Amino acid sequence: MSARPENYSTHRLDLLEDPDHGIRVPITQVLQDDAPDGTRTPPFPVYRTAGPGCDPEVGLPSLRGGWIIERGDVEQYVGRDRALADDGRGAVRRGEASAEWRGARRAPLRSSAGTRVTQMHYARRGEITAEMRYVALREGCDVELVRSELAAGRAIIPANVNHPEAEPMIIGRAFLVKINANIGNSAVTSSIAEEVSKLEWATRWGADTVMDLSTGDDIHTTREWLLRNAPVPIGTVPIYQALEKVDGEANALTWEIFRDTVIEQCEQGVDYMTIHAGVLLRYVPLTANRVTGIVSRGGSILAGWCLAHHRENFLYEHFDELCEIFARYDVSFSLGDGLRPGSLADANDAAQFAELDTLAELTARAWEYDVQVMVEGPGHIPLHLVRENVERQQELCHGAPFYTLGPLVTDIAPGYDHITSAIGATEIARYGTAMLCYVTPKEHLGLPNRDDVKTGVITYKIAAHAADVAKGHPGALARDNALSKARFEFRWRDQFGLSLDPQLAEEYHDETLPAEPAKTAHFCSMCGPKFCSMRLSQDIRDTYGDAAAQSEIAQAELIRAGMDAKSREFRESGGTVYLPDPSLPVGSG
Ligand code: IRN
Ligand code: FE2
Repeated sequence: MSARPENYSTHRLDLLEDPDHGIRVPITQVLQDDAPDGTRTPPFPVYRTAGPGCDPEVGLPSLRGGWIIERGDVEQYVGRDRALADDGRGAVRRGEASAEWRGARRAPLRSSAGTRVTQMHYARRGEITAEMRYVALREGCDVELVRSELAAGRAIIPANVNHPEAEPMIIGRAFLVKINANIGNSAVTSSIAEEVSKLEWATRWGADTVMDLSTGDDIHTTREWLLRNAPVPIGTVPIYQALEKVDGEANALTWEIFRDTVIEQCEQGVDYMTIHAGVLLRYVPLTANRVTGIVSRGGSILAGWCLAHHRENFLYEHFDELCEIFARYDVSFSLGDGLRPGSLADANDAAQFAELDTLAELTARAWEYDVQVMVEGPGHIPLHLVRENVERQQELCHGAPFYTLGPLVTDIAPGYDHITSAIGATEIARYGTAMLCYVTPKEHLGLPNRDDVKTGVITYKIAAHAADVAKGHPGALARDNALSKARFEFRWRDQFGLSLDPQLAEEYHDETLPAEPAKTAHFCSMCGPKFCSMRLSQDIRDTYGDAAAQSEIAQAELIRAGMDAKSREFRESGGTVYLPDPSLPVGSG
């Protein structure tokens, strides 16, 4: 197994252990230098989504395999995957250039008919599973909180029995806010190897789940590679593959084709699926006068089907059958928001909220089968209307986790929609959204490349973390405090190491002060050595002592020192009030 490269020279892969239950959770330890007075600064533990790393040809080890088998409620069977391989078409579809284990892969697992193997099912029976212990250790909370939130439907652990490689994680408002990154080839663009490397890349920067939105010829094979290498839950939108099977003719879709596609994906190990079952025939006309109509890909496929046949959405009609299938593999619903607004003008309109009512009804129905559910949300929403979205969803859906796409709070910044959406995402997460679907700078413009994936993930880590802090999540603020302390003590390398993008922080620092001693210098290039406010306050501490630094005298002294510095700066720079920008040509001011 090739070790995954760490993000930074001070990062180390470590394990949190629950020795009583044999559970070990990989985390990242950020090593730190000693404080200036010689006090030891302990390593700082950071939640890790990147997994242990592996050779993509071999895949990840089966972390959960033993737990699943020991529960004694699943059986192997000759699945659709095998059937495909046997009749020869499978070999083509699976495009096997990969290692033998893929060919020799165990047959898929499922429960026997009528038996439920969902985490919600166990939680409701009062059973604590290894998956629950794993997430409790990961989140630093009591396992009973995990169990009770799962039982109430307020949280989910997406964990298909056929994806034993994934490290259990929890999505719910009582836990850390999670982020999802979308990847997936479309048409002619990217190869399978590129998709696997995007997965590795997204989880390295902190994606908690990844959705494979692939379309085109190699969907099945691409997904197989992703699943066998994914330390995080994988989500899909099965209607995309079903549409491929009918050569893109939405009208030719049938329940049977869709169902078989879902089963194929259940057998492969997809952990959650977007199901646009709330796009009802009678809601479609409500979108007629919208500025941007229906912008959801899945939503538009189903709306088109409903209109063409003048029949009710087959996903709604067959929803109970879907529940029965999902219960046998523990696949979670991500109830799709096919009628989400695609512009500020359409936000919080009748179509959007009508669909939400139906998603609430379907949530309750899935819970009757002990199937785990999250509910998808918008989209494009002006900032002042964001809060209403999550409050309404939480009330109608009895606290089922909300999973939103942004929302973007303005439409005027293509190229910067990771930012327009992170503003909305922060707001909506603050009021209880459990998972945020990232948006990259390429939104509305093109397919994200590696840089865009990284930018999207880090932007969304900011939104999620800001919300965790605002919600008062125990422990969230600790990282801010550790970084601030490092900054105040001029431990530059620790400041980089604790940041979301250590390389970038170091690069920016080094642009002006590349020399090695600058990594311990008590100033940065922004104010220079003389005017550094942090240095000035350090000096006060040195003069008056630590406790005294808090006193009024010291505060006054600090202010006076700052004033003196500023006045010196003013005099030395010529004493004029309007400083010409030296970088601008004369006359441009
Ligand atoms: C998340 C919340 N609302 C929508 N999403 C995501 O949008 C969904 O999970 C999927 O990854 C993506 C595309 O969905 P549509 O356009 O097919 O609805
Ligand atoms: Fe959009």
